[in-house]
Amino acid sequence: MTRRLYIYDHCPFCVKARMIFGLKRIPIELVVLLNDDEAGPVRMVGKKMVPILEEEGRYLGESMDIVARIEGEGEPVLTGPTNPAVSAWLGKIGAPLYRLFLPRAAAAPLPEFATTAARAYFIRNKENAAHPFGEILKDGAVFLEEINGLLRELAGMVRSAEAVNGVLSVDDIHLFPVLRSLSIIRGIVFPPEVEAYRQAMSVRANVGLLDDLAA
Ligand SMILES: N[C@@H](CCC(=O)N[C@@H](CS)C(=O)NCC(=O)O)C(=O)O
Repeated sequence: MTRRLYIYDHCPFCVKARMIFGLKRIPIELVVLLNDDEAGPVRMVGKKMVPILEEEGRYLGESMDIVARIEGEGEPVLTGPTNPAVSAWLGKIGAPLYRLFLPRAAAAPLPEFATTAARAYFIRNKENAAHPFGEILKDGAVFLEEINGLLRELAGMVRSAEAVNGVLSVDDIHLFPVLRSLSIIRGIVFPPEVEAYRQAMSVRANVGLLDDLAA
């Protein structure tokens, strides 16, 4: 069966979709779209949005719909309980993460920014949606401290390096992409429990971290 997943490497929603293939050991061909390619995704799902799963010429968007589709194939793997404290924690990390992540992703040598036009498109888009990157970078230390505090809180919730609640669950699908995004920010301190989880989940889900790009 021809099966492709269209992604951007920086995209945390794409990481969710990538994870389910890795966790279930199902091979998938990854195709990184240029960030300014509007026509491709619009042709596939009617809007400029990734991830997109292509199966035999049919297209499915929305990360969690892709996760559900692949999880429904053969033996399920996301069988563990969820923890409301993990969801609450994810609600708090979003804003400071987004601020520090965007300007670093925009400057990184990622394949979706392989052309100058694609990188400029991203910067224009995100600065319009958030704040000028120059402004964000000025208050960086405050947000870094906030994130490091939240990571210390998370450490107490990590039950095992193999799965945040001990057994794989949807919480892992939501949590790992956040930790991967954080790995592009220099100065982030992952407490030992969180670091062990981040490393183990990267291997288990077959999604590399961004540590080499940290700035
Ligand atoms: N609800 C969607 C959200 C996906 C999403 O926001 N994708 C971003 C990339 S992280 C996107 O494609 N945005 C359009 C753009 O970057 O131009 C999902 O879960 O798949």
